[in-house]
Amino acid sequence: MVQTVQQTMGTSMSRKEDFALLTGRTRWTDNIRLPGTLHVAVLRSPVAHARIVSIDVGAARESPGVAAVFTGADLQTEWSSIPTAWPVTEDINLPDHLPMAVDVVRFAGEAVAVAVARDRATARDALDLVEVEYQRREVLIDVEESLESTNLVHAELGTNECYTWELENGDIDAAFANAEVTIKERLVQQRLQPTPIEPRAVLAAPEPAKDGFTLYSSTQIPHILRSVIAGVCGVAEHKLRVVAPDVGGGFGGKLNVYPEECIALVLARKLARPIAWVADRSEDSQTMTHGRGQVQYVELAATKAGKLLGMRVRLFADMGAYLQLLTPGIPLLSAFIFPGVYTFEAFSIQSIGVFTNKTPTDSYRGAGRTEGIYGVERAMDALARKLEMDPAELRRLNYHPPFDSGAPTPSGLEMDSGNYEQALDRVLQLADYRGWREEQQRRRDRRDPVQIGVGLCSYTENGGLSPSRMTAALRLGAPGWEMASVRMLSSGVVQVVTGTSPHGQGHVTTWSQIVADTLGVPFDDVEVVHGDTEAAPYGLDTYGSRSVAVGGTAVHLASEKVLAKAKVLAAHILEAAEEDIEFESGRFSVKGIPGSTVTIQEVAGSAYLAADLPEGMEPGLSEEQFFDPPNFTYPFGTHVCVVEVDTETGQVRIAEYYGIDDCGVIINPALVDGQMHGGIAQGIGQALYEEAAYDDEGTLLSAAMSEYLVPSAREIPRLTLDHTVTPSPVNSLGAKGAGESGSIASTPAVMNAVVDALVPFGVDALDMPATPHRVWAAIQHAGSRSER
Ligand code: MCN
Repeated sequence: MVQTVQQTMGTSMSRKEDFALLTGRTRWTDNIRLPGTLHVAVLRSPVAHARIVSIDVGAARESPGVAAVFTGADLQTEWSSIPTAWPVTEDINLPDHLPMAVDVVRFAGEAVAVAVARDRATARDALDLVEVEYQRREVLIDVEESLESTNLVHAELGTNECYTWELENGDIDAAFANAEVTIKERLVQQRLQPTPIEPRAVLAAPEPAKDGFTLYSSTQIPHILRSVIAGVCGVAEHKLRVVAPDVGGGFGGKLNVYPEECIALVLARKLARPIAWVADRSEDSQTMTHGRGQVQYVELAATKAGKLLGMRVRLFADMGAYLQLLTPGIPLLSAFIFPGVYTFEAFSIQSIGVFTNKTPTDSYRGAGRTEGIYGVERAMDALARKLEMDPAELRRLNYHPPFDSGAPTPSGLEMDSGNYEQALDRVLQLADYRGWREEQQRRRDRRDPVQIGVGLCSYTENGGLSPSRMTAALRLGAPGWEMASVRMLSSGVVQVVTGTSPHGQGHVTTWSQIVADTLGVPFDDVEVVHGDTEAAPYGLDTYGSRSVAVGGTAVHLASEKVLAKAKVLAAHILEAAEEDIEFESGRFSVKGIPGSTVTIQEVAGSAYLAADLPEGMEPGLSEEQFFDPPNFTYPFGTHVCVVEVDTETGQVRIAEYYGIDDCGVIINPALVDGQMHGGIAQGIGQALYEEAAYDDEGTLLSAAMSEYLVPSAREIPRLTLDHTVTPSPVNSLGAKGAGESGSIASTPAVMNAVVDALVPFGVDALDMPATPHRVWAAIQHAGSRSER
């Protein structure tokens, strides 16, 4: 039998996942129905800050079809506080965070009572019968005002400050004292609502035969969820199985441990019945953690020639009302990446976490890195304007020179590899940058009402979260390794068990490519198992663009171990020395002896038959691998956005969008392009359309999709993208992350383009989203200074 196996890595293999998705054969959490399932609905506080005077659930309990109604007080002995995994400083203020409010509500949407009924509609109707009396308290919305206020979100803490975290490298005062030019920008990162297609959903089921529970959840983190929720709800971890079935997107919003997951588990225990919950869209908007939420003061010190000397940042990070899994740590991810791709001598940052009466913040695609790169890239454009320099050339002047291992950053990190100038040159050429600048000048000269703006963003990000020793040093309570086991069955089919938990990224396809090429087996002969703590007992799940660089590498290394064992057995079968065995396309052969060959599938058969194994060899062909990388990976690139701004209406239209990205060695180009497209769409959404808006009473005005403008296909321009490939030295694949680059690069590129278009009007400050009204108002405001 001659087997020919096609090389798959580096090619755009079609996604294995899509057949089930396109033919409706998927398993979403809310489609799973177990016999006897009851449904829970959650009564949420309509007010943002109040003392609960009384809750009357009498009428709701009497209502037909209702099995039970509970208040937060009824359940308070069933659980403990939901912890944050990232207490960033020793003296951080950690408020209690029970899954349901007992005495005080601190944001609109906080759970105050639950009704359990035979169906969802009955449970929701029962909530209408619950009477709650609230005594309103002062509401804190603005992060800077909250820090100064004597009204407190958590009275027992005595302050609204959660923590202050500082970092200083080099002599920052000297850098500013010696500067010939300085700029200072106040930049606002508005809050965003993650909007995956599938809302959050959970089903908790008692498993009496095992004296335990199964929790199905639409989550990105089944393993972390199991550990944390077991502690919160007092269930032994080994008695809890967590399953993430098909998950319809998460974007960081499902990287958490939520009150509703605790509610379902506790009610399943209390009522001994499966309990199902699914969010409706506005419930998700109110209770899924929001992204971003920072006010940044960014200062740059430079010479007249444009050489950077230092950067000083003060940032106020809106924690919201409680600390969720990673809430305090997101601004640290910003802090370390603020210097971007540039070299300079001195850097300091002070990051202040502040409580407000709003939905808690946490990860959102690009978490922390988007905010940091936005800060530096908007500041670089402001500096370029002040120096009257081309922003591309200012960037070029300050790039870290090319490196293929270990380059220090001003924030004290060590980047893995990079070549920024190459990416810049490629994108300037791709975009015909000079051509656009000329067209811009023509429109400026003729005072065209539709002006052109050209915006750049050079970015890097610490993706591939992360080396455990680094997470520990940063006081993050979760390690960063990943685990895989690869077993070749006697049939020759390979089963891969991964600790990552995909929710749209295509790991089944990607892991199949890695295994198929390493073991020389057909792509279709690889099966990937994930998202079930019983099948994949160890793992740290999917976030921070870590899955390929960490989880994919674990799969690669486990496959190599399988291959190494198969080689020893092949040598035994072929009666040759191991050194004389060659391996190609799934076939072992003896050097120089044509015809003396055996396929890896035949070797697998022998390994399980175990009739004739080398002395001391265990039967079977299965290996396990933990991989803890020595460093993050640092994808990078430059994006160029060209906008047309109608200066009479304020309408912004993205005319063209170009990007050169480098995520190291690419496993599947089509999937990387898909990641870029999705990320860029999200970044455009932040720049131009999306905002989690609150009124002064703390009501979320954008809870409905009609008020929260996620861009549709119509708003997304043609994307002209390409790659450079700078392998990462920190993993055997040479791969870096790709899942967040688009959302990191695009927001500053778009905003820099909009501001660039408005330069002739004297506008140099503009907040997001750059809505027509905001742009128009900025033009009017700056009108008196106009040079037109
Ligand atoms: N890839 C590749 N070669 C590389 C890097 C990546 O081929 N060198 C491809 C792989 O096919 C891989 C995909 O890109 O499956 C993403 O890989 P990676 O960069 O490792 O990111 P993760 O799989 O860890 O995904 C996390 C990242 C994050 S943090 C968010 S948020 C996000 C995202 O991915 N949320 C998503 N992409 C999403 N895509 C979808 N559809 N839905 C979400 O919720």
